[in-house]
Amino acid sequence: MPTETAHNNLYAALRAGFPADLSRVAIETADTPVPLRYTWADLERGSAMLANLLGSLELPAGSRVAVQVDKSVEALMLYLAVLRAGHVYLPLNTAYQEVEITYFIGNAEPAVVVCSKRNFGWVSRTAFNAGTRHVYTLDDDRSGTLLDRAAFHADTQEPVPVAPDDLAAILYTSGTTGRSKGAMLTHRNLLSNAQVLQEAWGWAEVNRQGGHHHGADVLIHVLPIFHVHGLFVASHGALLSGSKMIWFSRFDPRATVARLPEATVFMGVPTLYVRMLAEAALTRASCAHMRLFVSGSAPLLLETFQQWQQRTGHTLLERYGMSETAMLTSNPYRPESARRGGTVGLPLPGVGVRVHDDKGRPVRTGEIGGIEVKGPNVFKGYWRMPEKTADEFTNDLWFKTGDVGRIDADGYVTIVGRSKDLIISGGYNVYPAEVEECINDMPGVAESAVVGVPHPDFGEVGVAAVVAKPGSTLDAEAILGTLKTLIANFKVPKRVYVVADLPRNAMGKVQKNLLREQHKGLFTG
Ligand code: MCA
Ligand code: AMP
Repeated sequence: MPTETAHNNLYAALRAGFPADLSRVAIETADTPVPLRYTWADLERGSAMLANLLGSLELPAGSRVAVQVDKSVEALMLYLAVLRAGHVYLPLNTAYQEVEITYFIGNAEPAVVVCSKRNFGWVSRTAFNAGTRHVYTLDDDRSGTLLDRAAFHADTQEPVPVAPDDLAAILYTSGTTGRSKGAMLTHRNLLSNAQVLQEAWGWAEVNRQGGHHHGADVLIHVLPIFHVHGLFVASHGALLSGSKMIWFSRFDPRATVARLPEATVFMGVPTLYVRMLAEAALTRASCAHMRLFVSGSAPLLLETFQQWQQRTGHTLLERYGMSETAMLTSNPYRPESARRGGTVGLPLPGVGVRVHDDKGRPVRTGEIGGIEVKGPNVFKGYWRMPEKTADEFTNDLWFKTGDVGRIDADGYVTIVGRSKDLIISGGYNVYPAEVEECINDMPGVAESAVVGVPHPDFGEVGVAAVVAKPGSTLDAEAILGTLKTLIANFKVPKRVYVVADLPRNAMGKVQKNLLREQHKGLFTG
């Protein structure tokens, strides 16, 4: 298994996992007009050219490189290039709109911004206003100024030495109050987690044996590469074990099922499993070559877990993580029968998981409380927010996840809810406070409340109740229309109700539980 190299750069460690024969195919695209095959040498050379382009800009160490582009292999190379150059990768969801991007760029002050051609006008204006000197474009058809410039650079590059605690990436996550916070992840955070998962999920084992299926693993990669699940958990797993990826730019259940016979590993959020179950071609036979299906980022319904088992003969392996911590717990890889539906499994090696009550005292085994964690995977803090960072850690420096759960006598962790006011929709996080703030700023609105309700496809979706100011009339459709121009589409509530007032308790606090109760059958009948 690759270990930390002398100069600690995460790319150098990933590179050490590439196969000896670099002419083998590392990534094959599945939904480009023609399939494109990238060898391991292509990844190494392409990311070297991009790293040399970044190097030529003579940026201070630790400069942020903010990237909002459609998924492509070149976008993955750009991530690797930022690591190689010793800078900090800042991926941004392609659904984010101008107001959201303006905040991230203003807050992170990136030295370089890379965007799609279609957004270059407003992105460059925003970036130059924030002091960014370099804005490049990159589209998913290998066009744009980034690759044009990189073409002039050498295709070898020595990864820049870093300290283990130097930043590798910043991932923005919203908060219950106020603006989004940038979670600072270090080279050590990401490498330690990637190495632990190599062992825990059998990547290393398959690789060591030369593979029990004619070669090493083959991962079907369908997730976006701007969040932890697709960018780190899936990509690092394949890169560090030298395994080939079948690369989809977006998830298509039918096309994914069609490629299962060539693959061994798949990772998805629960919505992806629900959508694949709706495909008749998903059978025991189509999954016969697979060794592992991983689910995470949102609660997996026991019903989905069981249906998957019945239909495919495979037991989904559910795991739990966060942007701030990468992966925390996982159901066992072996034996498969030890994977328990409804639980997120056992703490990963090296990760501490404990449950405390709201007074900071440990609860008894099996009792419910706040989940707190510790380990080499836990982030360095929120970017330029020392007070917020301190708030999220206990006095003895455990990170408070905001998830509520219990640990059984045999160590299995179950998540039962969240103390943070958060909706997880199709694996994306939506903070009601952010959506409410947008609605409350609209003319004629007195106040609003956004709650999550069950949804058969996305697991949970937002619903808004909005109260008009005296003398004003509101139109639910108009509110939805305005919201769509302000925030990412997945944050827009699926339904808006104009109501006379919001339910409140004796203290005057909005009772979101009553709203949730009232609308719980809206999409599930
Ligand atoms: C799309 N829509 C959504 C969502 N996605 N609505 C609610 N929640 C969503 N997640 C809406 C759009 O607003 C749009 O509506 C309509 O669906 C079609 O949009 P489109 O983009 O075409 O949808 P899609 O391609 O079918 O996308 C669904 C998806 C996607 C494939 C499930 O949401 C997805 O890739 N989710 C995975 C997210 C993920 O990777 N999470 C990991 C985070 P309209 O037309 O009305 O606007 S990492 C993490 O959480 C931690 C660390 C962890 O543990 O992993
Ligand atoms: P994010 O900050 O976007 O990375 O989202 C992290 C949150 O996703 C966690 O705090 C959990 O609430 C949730 N989450 C991740 N994995 C699971 C899971 N397997 N089951 C339930 N919730 C999960």
